[in-house]
Amino acid sequence: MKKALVTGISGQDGAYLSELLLEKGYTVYGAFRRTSSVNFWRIEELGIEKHPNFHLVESDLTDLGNFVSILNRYQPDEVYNLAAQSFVGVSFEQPVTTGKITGLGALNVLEAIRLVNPKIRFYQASTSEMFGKVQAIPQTESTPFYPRSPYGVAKLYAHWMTVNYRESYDIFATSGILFNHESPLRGREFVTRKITDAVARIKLGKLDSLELGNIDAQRDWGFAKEYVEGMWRMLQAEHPDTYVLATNKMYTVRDFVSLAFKAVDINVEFHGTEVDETAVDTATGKTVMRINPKFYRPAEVELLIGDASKARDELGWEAKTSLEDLCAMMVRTDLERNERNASF
Ligand code: NDP
Ligand code: GDR
Repeated sequence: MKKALVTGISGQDGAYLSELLLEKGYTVYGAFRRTSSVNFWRIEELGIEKHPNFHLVESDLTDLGNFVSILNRYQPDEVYNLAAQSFVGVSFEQPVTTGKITGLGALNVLEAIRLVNPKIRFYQASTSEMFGKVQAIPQTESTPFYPRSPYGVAKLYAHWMTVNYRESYDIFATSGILFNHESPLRGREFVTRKITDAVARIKLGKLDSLELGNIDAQRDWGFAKEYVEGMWRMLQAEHPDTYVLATNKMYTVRDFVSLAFKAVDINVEFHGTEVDETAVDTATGKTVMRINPKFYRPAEVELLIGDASKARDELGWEAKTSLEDLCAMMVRTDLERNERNASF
């Protein structure tokens, strides 16, 4: 039976990946950091916290010694490093913390592997944010990087450290450059879930309107549950490498707003431009979305669209869920959660 250590267990991907690994017969050590009120709602929602092969392990990514002890104690075959300060907006407010967790944190894991057991296979959660101000369309594994936020820069450091440990120490260190992936388990600070949660509350009469920043931003959005399968496949490959996972389809935030309202039978029309833009319910004439400049970022990633041909050809991985279906799934879940006043 294989053993995997997953950092970032309380996050979206940590929950889905653990579920997948348990289904595959792994023993899973889920690493979380100590906070005054740790929240495991995602693994609880998937019902995996009571699985006999699932074990929670306290660990902070910024503490190398702690990580060395954990690897010595649990001797995993695979380590998936999903922990990060992962919110781009906050990284502009907390660039140093973001660098320590998202950048140096990954190096701590690599160092611990090098010191304890270089045979452990390592997955680094890299991101399309490394492409930032994009240098080619669509983006592939060989597109030059140009990050546009402290988060993107920290992730780029972690990516190159992963490549460097692969080449210097012969460690099976793989970097998955994943484009945005969403689900009902997405945090409410990210734009898709912010929209689906607000649309559900508007539909239920609990909220008047939604406030957003740059709705012209374009993203390549896939379904998180499919993307964690790609992570696992990367660590089963013969050699460590770098892979893009993406849908190769691009939509604006404005498109996502329309899709989410459509999922609750509200048709919207957009009026005005830039900070004056609003979305209006065509049946009632009510404004259901407006722009608030406080959600703009100091530097924006305007468009991302990935080409995952390498993952398809070498790993047999492909994104399947359409954005319309993904959005409808998220709205449905948020309607149900808001009806029972769930707090997440
Ligand atoms: P989340 O924000 O949902 O989860 C991040 C996790 O990291 C949380 O469990 C968080 O714990 C943990 N964490 C933060 N700081 C520390 C620390 N100092 N020590 C230990 N754990 C810490 O992210 P996702 O699940 O969406 O993403 C997983 C990874 O993939 C992240 O690294 C993200 O940057 C990356 N990524 C995500 C993409 C996406 O679209 N979702 C796309 C590309 C990359 P806590 O609950 O305590 O905050
Ligand atoms: P992103 O995701 O920055 O791509 O990072 P996010 O959902 O935060 O933003 C996507 C785009 O929407 C625009 N936007 C808003 N964003 C938020 N959060 N809130 C708003 O009100 C709003 N209005 C417009 C943003 O400006 C942006 O252009 C996510 C994270 O999961 C990262 O960890 C991951 O690496 C990347 O995806 C790939």
